[in-house]
Amino acid sequence: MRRPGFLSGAWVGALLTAALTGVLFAAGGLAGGPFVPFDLFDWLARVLPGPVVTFGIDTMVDAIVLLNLGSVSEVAKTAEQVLALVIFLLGGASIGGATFAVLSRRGGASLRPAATTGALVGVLAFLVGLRVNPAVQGAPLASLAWLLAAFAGWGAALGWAHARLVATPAAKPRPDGSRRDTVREDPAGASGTGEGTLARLDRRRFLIRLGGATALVTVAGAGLGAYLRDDVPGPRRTDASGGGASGDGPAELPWSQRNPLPNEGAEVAPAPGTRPEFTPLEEHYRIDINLTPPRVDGSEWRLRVDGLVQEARTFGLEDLRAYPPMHQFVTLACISNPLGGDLIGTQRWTGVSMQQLLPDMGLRDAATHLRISSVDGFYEIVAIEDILADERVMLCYAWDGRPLPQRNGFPLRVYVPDLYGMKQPKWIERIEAIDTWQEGYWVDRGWDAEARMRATSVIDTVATESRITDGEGPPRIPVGGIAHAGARGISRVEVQVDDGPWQEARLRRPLSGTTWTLWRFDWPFEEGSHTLTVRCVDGEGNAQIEARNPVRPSGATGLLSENVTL
Ligand SMILES: Nc1nc2c(c(=O)[nH]1)N[C@H]1C(S)=C(S)[C@@H](COP(=O)(O)O)O[C@H]1N2
Ligand SMILES: [Mo]
Repeated sequence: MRRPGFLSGAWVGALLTAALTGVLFAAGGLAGGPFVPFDLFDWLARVLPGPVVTFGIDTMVDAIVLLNLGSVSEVAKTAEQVLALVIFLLGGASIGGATFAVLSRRGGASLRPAATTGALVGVLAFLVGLRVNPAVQGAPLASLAWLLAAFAGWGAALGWAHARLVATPAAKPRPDGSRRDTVREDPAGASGTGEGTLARLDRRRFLIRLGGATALVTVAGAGLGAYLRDDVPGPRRTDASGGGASGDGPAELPWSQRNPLPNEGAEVAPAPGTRPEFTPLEEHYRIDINLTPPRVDGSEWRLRVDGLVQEARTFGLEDLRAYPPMHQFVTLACISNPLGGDLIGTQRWTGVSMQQLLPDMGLRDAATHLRISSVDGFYEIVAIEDILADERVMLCYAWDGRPLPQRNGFPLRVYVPDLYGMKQPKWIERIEAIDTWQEGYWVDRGWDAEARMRATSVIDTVATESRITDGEGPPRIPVGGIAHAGARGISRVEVQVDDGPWQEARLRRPLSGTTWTLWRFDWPFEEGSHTLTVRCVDGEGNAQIEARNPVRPSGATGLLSENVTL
């Protein structure tokens, strides 16, 4: 009779891998163990060629926009996480299939060789985790032991299932339609227990039972893990400051809840329905190469400065906080932000100007650039010349008066004015002084080497419910939104109704020279269907680019319109 081959193995492998996923997820919540499916995905995203990864991201962002699935930043992470689970499952299925094929060819015992295979896979999983997040693997030995045990268990279950299937031949219908009792035909493959009951189970029933059992483990693990951790829906166990190791004390409220914004009472009030001028911490977008943000222990963390310096040295968080702090309102945007997308936000950044730090870094004369790298393997290069020319280039340790949220780079990130987010490493751990320019992480993968933010303008609201009828002219509808051009500021915003002339909007005084500008146009409307279009001019007199360009390689351009029917 036929021994179980690749297909049965793939099926059993997939079932057991689903269960393993549940177990790993629960263990991650319990003891912070590594979640292999996400590590594997992050690792693949780093080692696959840039164009492949970029194509994947583009396709995903396009699909989200096209299908109108909601916030790109949120939905994209979810889509990636689902993909990561699918890849892990397919990997487990392939290994299961191959293991069954080999076991069935060789004959002999199944359990030991399969468990050994599992243990080997566990070691590989550990190495992948180390590569992805070398600095944040809490206790490497404990993590290795756990993965060895978990994957060996997975392998053992695979071998056990193989032995069972060998001992439980597929039931063949007899001519009279009844099923014959299964008989043990292959003594070599059986592990020798429970044959009495098993003899009555055919392979199909065994596989169905296995499916039920693994589904139970998967669901229980997922539930427990979700309950225990704080980066998925469920009870929140830590506050927004992530890392936890802050000197500010838990009672400290965000700065924005204790202070008015610097442009409070500005002459031009936002049109009703305009997005918040200051983005609440929890609503700021998040983009990075990690499925779950690295967790860095602030008390152990050090920033290492080396390379072309007199002497390598390190800075702790307290060392950096000892410098005179610098506060800046900053609008950050991702170069992958689609036109009018939500990968853009405005926060109050606090840190130390790089100009302050430079003298204490002991740079040698040959140093021309700084290579800034992060715990997740991300890196960017900043020219020392640019630092000397702009005191706003800074190392940032707080947003909104609180230690950086874990997802936004706790404990330290870089700010370079006028450039897209891809030039601003989060979770940094090392600054290396070098004597040449190099490509940064995304530049290496085909994106714009300079990544200067492009001018953009967006209509947030056509407030048809808030018509202005004050007798000082015709009734008007407030229209408003944002315009942004990096650190160049905005000098003019114009709105066009249908094919009419471009009309100037009013600009609200921005929070700073590096944030977006809220604009407002009180539109003396006429009933009917209309298309409103917006465009802007940056602070240096350059008009927003009207031609449509995709986000890759230099950031999206083009004008946005809104249709309204009155
Ligand atoms: N270490 C690290 N820093 C990073 C990234 C990353 O993947 N890893 N992504 C960059 C990109 S592409 C963007 S748009 C910004 C986003 O910052 P935010 O998540 O705080 O909004 O982080 C930047 N810094
Ligand atoms: Mo980005």
